[in-house]
Amino acid sequence: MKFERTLIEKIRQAQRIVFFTGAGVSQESGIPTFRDGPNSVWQHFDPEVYATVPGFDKNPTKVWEWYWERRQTFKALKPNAAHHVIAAWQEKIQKVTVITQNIDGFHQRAGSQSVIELHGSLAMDKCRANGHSFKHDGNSVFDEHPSCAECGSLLRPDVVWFGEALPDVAYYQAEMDCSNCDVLICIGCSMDIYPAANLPYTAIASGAYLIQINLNSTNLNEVANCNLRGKAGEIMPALWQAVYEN
Ligand code: BV8
Repeated sequence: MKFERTLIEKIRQAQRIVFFTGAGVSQESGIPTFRDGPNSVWQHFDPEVYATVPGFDKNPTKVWEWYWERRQTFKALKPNAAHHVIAAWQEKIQKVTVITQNIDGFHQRAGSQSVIELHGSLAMDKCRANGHSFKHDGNSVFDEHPSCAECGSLLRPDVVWFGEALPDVAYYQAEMDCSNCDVLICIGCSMDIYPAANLPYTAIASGAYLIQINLNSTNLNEVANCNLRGKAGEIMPALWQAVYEN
């Protein structure tokens, strides 16, 4: 795989790199993406029913069953080459931040230290009443209504559903990192979900060099400095080799 000289020099000279990732970075681990491809999540699960507060309040068991199944799936699968290369990059560059829309925890499992989870994490539950978060107890059998140890109310997955604000500290930190990076590498993002999709534009506006890695084109194509079309699990190891081993 050939890469433009400018691209390689920009990464070699970078002091601060942001990896901005979406479902596409986990696709080669076997985790389905949300909107593209025959097995996309929202083709089989109505986001109104499974990824909104009213949907949860109407049928918490149905939502819990879906998230419980996803937890089992994530446990059985593992990070792919793209996650591992991103983790390895923190040894080479002074400041590396991973900003992800994913809730699978695969960046952390691959060894990334500085990870901002914009849409929460499936490793955590949250009390529907008092909003306190708890590490998920990893129940091996589906527990219909996990309840809050503090007040006995219903627990819900500690993820961001449609119509819910992103965690303000996480989003603020993500904006800061995107405003102060030399290179932003956007991997496997449809760029359809806001406000997360604003972040690569924040980086461009701050003068960062923007690289997009995606199987398909997105809105970012016309503003990215470099569009690498293909699979993240193949491009990322090749990019690493071009930057450090040639
Ligand atoms: C909010 C839950 C307001 C966790 C998810 C403008 C501004 C602000 C909000 C809006 C706005 N316009 C519309 C909105 C509302 C809405 C929204 O964005 N709607 C869309 C449909 C237009 N946004 C919200 O509701 C957000 N909240 O705005 O609240 C507010 C403010 C204050 C106070 C109260 C309220 C919340 C959005 C978060 C929703 N939660 N998930 C979970 O269960 O997972 S969304 C879901 O989409 C996931 O988090 C996912 O990560 C995210 C983004 O999708 P992608 O990651 O990009 O995945 P997708 O499948 O779409 O694409 C995959 C890509 O990878 C593709 O491009 C494909 O080509 C590529 N690919 C595939 N395989 C590979 C690959 N690339 C490389 N290699 C491969 N192998």
